[in-house]
Amino acid sequence: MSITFNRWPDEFAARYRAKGYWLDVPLTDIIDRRKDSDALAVVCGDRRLSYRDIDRLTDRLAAALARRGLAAGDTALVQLGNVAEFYLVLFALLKIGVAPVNALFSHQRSELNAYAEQIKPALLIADRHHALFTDDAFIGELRQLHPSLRVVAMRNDAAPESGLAHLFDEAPGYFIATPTPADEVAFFQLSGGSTGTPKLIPRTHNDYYYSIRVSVEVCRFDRDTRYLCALPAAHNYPLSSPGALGVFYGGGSVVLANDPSANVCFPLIAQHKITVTGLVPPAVTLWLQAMEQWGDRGQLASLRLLQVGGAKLGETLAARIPAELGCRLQQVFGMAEGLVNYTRLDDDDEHMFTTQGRPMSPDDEVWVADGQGNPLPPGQVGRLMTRGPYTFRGYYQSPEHNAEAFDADGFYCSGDLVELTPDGYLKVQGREKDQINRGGEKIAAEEVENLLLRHPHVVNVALVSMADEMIGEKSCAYIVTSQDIKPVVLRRHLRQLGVAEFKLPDRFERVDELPLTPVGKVDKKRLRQLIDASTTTPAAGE
Ligand code: AMP
Ligand code: DBH
Repeated sequence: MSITFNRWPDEFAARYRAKGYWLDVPLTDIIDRRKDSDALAVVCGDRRLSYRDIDRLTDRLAAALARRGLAAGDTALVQLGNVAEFYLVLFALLKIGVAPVNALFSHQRSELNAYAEQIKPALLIADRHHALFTDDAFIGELRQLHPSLRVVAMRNDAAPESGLAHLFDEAPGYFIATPTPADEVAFFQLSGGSTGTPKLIPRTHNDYYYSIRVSVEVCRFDRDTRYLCALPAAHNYPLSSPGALGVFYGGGSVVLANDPSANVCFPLIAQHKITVTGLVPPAVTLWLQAMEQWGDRGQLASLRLLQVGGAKLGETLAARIPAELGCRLQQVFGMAEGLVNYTRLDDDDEHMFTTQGRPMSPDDEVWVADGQGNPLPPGQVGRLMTRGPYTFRGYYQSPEHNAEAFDADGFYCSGDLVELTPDGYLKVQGREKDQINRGGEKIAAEEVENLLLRHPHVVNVALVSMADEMIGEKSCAYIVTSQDIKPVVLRRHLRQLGVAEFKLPDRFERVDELPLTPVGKVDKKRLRQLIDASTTTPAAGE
């Protein structure tokens, strides 16, 4: 049985095929085409896997899962960090047509339950090293809430016979890959979201594979590429822009890092002669600080390209990258929903430092809308509207939200406020969606508000962004409460509900009432002004 999702209209699908964008080839082709290669594909700590190893190990895992009854049309909830198994599990599942949601390692009970609720997984793969899975309590809860769950395999399991590792050890037997057809859902990508529940994005083999191939072309990844994956491996950016999948397509090597700190990354760059990596802006700031304090440029000598995306990169910071890190900068403005913009490797400084790139595909249709949905000329700021060969046509099982997020012609409104330059580059100027971008980590305001409202003393709440020098934006919760309540209590309340740590408000402001707009909605613009004024006003006497 195939997964129901919003498909591209036939005439678009026909065009994307005719142009050679959609090849009707599954994503498993990325490793299949190199299955006889002994070239180094993945480095994870002391572990090194060749392309041949990846193919063999994913065959084994796929066969073991198939023997346990998993088959095309099933879905899986996967939560793994930056470890080799992340890619092994992904390809093994693709080989048997099981579509995963790859949750971030920072996700907790609330997020995992929300994903499971939507996809009704038959399989759970997670890590005993995650706080949620040190014992079996949460697995029991998942099984109870989601009766679809039949098979559980844990990384680092103490009982070897029930663990994920064991599945790689079973005799492979006879195995032929059976991916889903290329125009069906390959896996679900996560949206940063702006609504109460985290949204899922169905990605097909055809559209995702195309986005990877174009990315590889634009970023010139090849066999000499040594890519450091320092952001969460499951995130769309380090997975596909061109990310690890782009590296595999090009035949290079991926080196996994636990986090993007200079402490962790600089030695790995030196040791593995890393040529390219992708960061979010706050990590760039940390790298520049580290370089000033104890950095030895020699450590970064092999680094040719630094991609920066996920949140807006300021011009000053941008210009410091080539000057102080000694490598080229590429700005990346992408979204798990599809559209990816890159500055090009041969762009001049002006484009490189002041724009967020231009769409990677000639068939990305991008325009800027005013408040009434009319197109605006270059130079004017408005809503980004887009559709194209790898931009989705609807969130999974979300008809109401989709009715708002798309216009009648199938253009997706990302909620970003942008300006187009006369030569087709984008400058991100703000955001209209109810989201906080905490240094690349997206927080849907409504999701956190709903969780706070579950506290008996919270009467009303609005979560807004506040400017932060270091990470761009942090979150501030304006709360109306029935009695005095300390921030620490509210943070504990959120942790008890099991929400990712990065979603906890950085600051709480107690108010008697929330300001309203003339139509009676909470006036978040006013709240943002209030918080920015209070954080930037010098104290009396200064
Ligand atoms: P998501 O929906 O979680 O995949 O997040 C995508 C969103 O991240 C975009 O819609 C933008 O709001 C933001 N974003 C990604 N890259 C950039 C960038 N280079 N500059 C500014 N915002 C970005
Ligand atoms: O922020 C993102 O989601 C993002 C950033 C850069 C992304 O999905 C991408 C590139 O593909």
